[in-house]
Amino acid sequence: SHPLDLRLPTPGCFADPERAGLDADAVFDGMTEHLFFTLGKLAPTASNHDLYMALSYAVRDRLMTRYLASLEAIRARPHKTVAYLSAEFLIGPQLNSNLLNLGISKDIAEQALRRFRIESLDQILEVEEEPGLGNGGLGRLAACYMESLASLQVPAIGYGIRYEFGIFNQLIRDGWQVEVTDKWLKGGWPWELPQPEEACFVGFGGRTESYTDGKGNYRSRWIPSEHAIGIPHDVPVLGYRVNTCNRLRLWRADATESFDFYAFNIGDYYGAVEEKVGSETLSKVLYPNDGTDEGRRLRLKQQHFFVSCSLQDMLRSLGNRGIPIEEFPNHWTVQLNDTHPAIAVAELMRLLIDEHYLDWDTAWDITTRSVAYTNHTLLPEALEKWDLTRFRSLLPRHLELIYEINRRFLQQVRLRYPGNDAIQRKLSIIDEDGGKAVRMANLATIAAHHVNGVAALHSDLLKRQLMPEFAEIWPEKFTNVTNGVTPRRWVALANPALSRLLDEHVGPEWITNMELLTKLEERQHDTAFLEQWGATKLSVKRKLAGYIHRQTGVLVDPSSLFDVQVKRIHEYKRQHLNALQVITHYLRIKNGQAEGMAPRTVIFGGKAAPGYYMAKLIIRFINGIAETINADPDMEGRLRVVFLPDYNVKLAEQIYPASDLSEQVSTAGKEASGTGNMKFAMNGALTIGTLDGANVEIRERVGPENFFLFGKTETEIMELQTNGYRPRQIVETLPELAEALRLIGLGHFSNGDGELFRPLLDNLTGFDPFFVLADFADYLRAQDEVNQAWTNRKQWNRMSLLNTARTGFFSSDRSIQDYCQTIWKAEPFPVEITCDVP
Ligand code: GL2
Repeated sequence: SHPLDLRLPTPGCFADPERAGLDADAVFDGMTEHLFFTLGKLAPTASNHDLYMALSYAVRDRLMTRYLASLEAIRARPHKTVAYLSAEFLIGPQLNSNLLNLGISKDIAEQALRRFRIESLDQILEVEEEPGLGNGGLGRLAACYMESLASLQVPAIGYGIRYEFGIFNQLIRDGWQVEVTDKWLKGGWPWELPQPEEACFVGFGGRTESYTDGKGNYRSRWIPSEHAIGIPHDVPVLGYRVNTCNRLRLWRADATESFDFYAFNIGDYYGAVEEKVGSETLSKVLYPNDGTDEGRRLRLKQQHFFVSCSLQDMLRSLGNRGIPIEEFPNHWTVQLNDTHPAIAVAELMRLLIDEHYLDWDTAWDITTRSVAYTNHTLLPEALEKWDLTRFRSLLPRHLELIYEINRRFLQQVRLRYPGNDAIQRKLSIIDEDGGKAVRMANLATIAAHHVNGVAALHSDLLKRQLMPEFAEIWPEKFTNVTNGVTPRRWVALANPALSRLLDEHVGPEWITNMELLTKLEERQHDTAFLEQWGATKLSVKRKLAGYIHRQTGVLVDPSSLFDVQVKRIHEYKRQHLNALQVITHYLRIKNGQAEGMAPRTVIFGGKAAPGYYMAKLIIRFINGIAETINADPDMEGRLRVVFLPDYNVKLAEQIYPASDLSEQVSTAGKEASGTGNMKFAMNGALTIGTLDGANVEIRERVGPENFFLFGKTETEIMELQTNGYRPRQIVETLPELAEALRLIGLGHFSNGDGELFRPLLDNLTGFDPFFVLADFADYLRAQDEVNQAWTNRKQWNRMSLLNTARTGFFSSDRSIQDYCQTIWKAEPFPVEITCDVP
């Protein structure tokens, strides 16, 4: 037995892990103390969740020195700091990534855990709830960027919302998606530090009035009718094996008053609680739409809430350090992650003019030198537009400022394009066509010093198609930063088996310098190594097969080709194209035309927005196909179809490493970048994909011979669209497609119900807005190529190895270095800690 030791842990630097409190004894002692004092539990009766909490607290303790030293370093010696504003941060589980970045090995953690009779770290990691504070790629990107910023030792703060309920949990019932509230905070979440003393006030509604100040200046002020308080909840973000530990500051909304006593006294009890309830629901729930704008009033309120708190926080930090407000752009670089935080432009102007009494030109100069904007989509349904009346009722002062920004901007446009009314109408922040609306992308673009897209093709289309006039006025403003993903989470943590192989053959430095992976190319003809490569993949596939069996009851063969499409369900992402291909595969087996077709396991995962009918029907469709195929004895050992429920970060970490084939089949021009495509390729999956988003760059880097390309280009899609597209004619020329559609219509995949998938069939054969049928034949051809390549396993392993070797470019470290150099002008600022053991 181990007696309690009440010494405090002495966390320090990496030079000496023994002294730094990162050894097994120290971790055990820390856990013991937290079990007893923080959780009020005795070791013998502690549950796995108790032990998870205790280990997390012990690990968190060991971040604190670095966290406080990083904050102190900036306070003592001001340095430009990146403020990354995002409505979503999909950070995933925290324990394992903090263990890794701190340098507490799995072995050390398990030595400590064994003294609590826990054999493997995985048992403890399993019980961790992940905060689902994002929908998909956009939110996950923000999380990868926070990790890379810290690892590159760049001072940064992420600002966002602490949603009480994140993205819903997905159940599958009778093949349909069912949404369940995500109560991620229910067991207590050990990774946040609430800071109620740094709360900020935010106003809403009310009216503005003009007045003349003491100096005779004509000014405006805002008298809001409602307030909320934002309470910061800080999550430490530690870099990999460095002292830099940045902060993710998430705001939780609280009511201003616990009670309105005036309203209460006059007997209006319900009126009194209304304000309280109204402001408390602000940070209650994440809107579960991925890349679609619903124009909900509460969503605009959420946006203004977190943006206002964040800007006030930045200004206050300058004040605390005695830095004049005019210096703002030298100390803060504010990145808008999509238009969700674009209200920052008006709010910063308001704070500078109304609350810090700067004149317009000074305020505009500060704003435009600080703010940059990342566009993440060209889809018109995603471009945020707020109904003018609604906007005015919620943010009347902001609307005045936006009018003035617009007036001055349109004056410039008028001078440049005399008499061109059409250009003015197009560039105006105010949409005058139909119901008047505020266009957030125009506001962001006018104020930003840089506007970037997220992959080369996307940035190009942004300039040429979405904003050609803006790009003509400000060519230097537009730039590209291709997305990236952090190799710590997506290779080291997710794929320990591959990591060991890379450590051995490349050296452990790959983890912070992914370009080193090109060294693997030396092994591309080494038969023994290629076999080891394949064996490593197989070992990871076995684990996933076990998970699939436990979750869905479907037995899959780990040696079959794992063909995977995981991402949000969207028509433009074309899960239904993949599903149709599966039906063709099934029919070929049924009709005895499947000679030489290798056994496949087709895996799907992803959530649909609750109000997106067609996406939900696609989930039902996939499950219908899975049910029919998996129950058919003829398919035994040849074809399996699985829909894995509740796709999230944790599940993603299991899937990417176990995949052979990555499905990236969006309609060309629709997927801005994609980031799953990068995670697959790094983990050695080959891509079957269109020339869309970052697929283009992945293919360039891995080599066209190591990528299965198909489908129409963006230009060809545009031509089809303008020349008139007739999907029904395509069906007539493709017997396999016609047969697949006929079977669906007969209810073959819906227990005889011929009506169930009718809307999907009508959509495809009627308009086919995402050109599924137009790409179908070429997709089948590429799938046949995949099959061919898979039958030569040595060749496949070689291609797989080259995918890993050549995708170092897609590390988020590279993306962050790009942002730092071209947009932020921010630099690393190493934090020093002296390790004094008392
Ligand atoms: C997205 C894009 O759709 C996706 O292609 C891109 O990789 C990510 C990150 O840049 O951003 N845009 C968007 O609105 N969502 C995305 O995932 N939700």
